Amino acid sequence: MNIHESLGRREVLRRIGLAGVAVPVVGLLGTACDDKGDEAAAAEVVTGGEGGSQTVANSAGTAGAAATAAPQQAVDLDYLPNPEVAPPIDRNEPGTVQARLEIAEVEAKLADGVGYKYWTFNGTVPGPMIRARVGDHVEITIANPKDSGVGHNVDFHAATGQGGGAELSRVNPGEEKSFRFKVLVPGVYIYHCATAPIDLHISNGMYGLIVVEPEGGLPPVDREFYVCQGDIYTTGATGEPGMQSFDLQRLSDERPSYVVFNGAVGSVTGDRALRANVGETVRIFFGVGGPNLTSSFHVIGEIFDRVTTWGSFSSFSEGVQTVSVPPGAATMVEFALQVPATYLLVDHALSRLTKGAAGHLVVEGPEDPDIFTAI
Ligand SMILES: [Cu+2]
Repeated sequence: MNIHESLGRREVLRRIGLAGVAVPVVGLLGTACDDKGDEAAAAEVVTGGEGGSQTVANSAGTAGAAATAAPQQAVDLDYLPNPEVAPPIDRNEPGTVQARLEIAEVEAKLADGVGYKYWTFNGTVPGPMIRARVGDHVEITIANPKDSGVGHNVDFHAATGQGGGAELSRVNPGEEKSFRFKVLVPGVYIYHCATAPIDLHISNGMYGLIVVEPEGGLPPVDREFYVCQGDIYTTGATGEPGMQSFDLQRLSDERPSYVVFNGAVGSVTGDRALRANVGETVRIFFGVGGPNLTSSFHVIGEIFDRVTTWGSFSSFSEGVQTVSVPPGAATMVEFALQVPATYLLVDHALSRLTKGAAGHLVVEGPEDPDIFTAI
């Protein structure tokens, strides 16, 4: 029996800290759902099927634990910090970019009252954004501390070579290794841990973006942002308080309890929201670590003026409402800001809103009634 079976959608959203976010989406969905239908749908979403979920202990893992029937106490943990956007490349010639990836297992906030032990590169989810120019050599050092529970490595989709570097970078606890690759093709690329079970390592937070700029760089914009989507599989249902362990059966079934931007519910909202002003142009580097769900990335109330197709800088589409970003892929969207609003970043597979897939872009400045007004 799931504790959320009798909860309505609004209560679920309140428990995971997104009650305020839900308002425009409920409006967006219109009145087709009456309250009863709404609640039934929510119950289906949060229970995610019959029979509950079974915890499977992972012999390699440190976070696996037996599920307990007794409800857990809410925990009050801080979010992991959001990673910074790497600055644009200002070189006209190829060079060498060096990046250090430190494995860090960190307990942090997954949702209000909910904690999770993340596996991270440098203590953030996603890991650090790396930025290079086509023709550069990228030198990666990966370090796994002695007290780490398991081995890790990294596969760079921007690399050409065996495993994207996975073999060269395999580090057991206490080891450190370096490897180098040349970035041959411009684009926005995922990197991720590729240690088995790979889906678990990714779900726990081990992914990030490397941007390979073309010759001449990217056109300047006023603001750049870095956001990645991931799906997380916990023993407890969505919003169930307490420290949560990963659930390998849910993972295997591709039945996440959370779908989040930057690692946690609300990680890109409130005082962590993206912020810009009317009259500015913005660019979002958006990746999907997954491991399993394709994102239908959309910003409610905006239109992407320009979008890379599959993260490639050789092909752009203009005037796009929603862009499909599969796991292990990334995109770059750009748009101008004409009117103030709190624009909502979502995966437009909107049932995932109740699992946390929402962020805010807060835009301030003068209204323009010619573009948007009540009449
Ligand atoms: Cu790993």
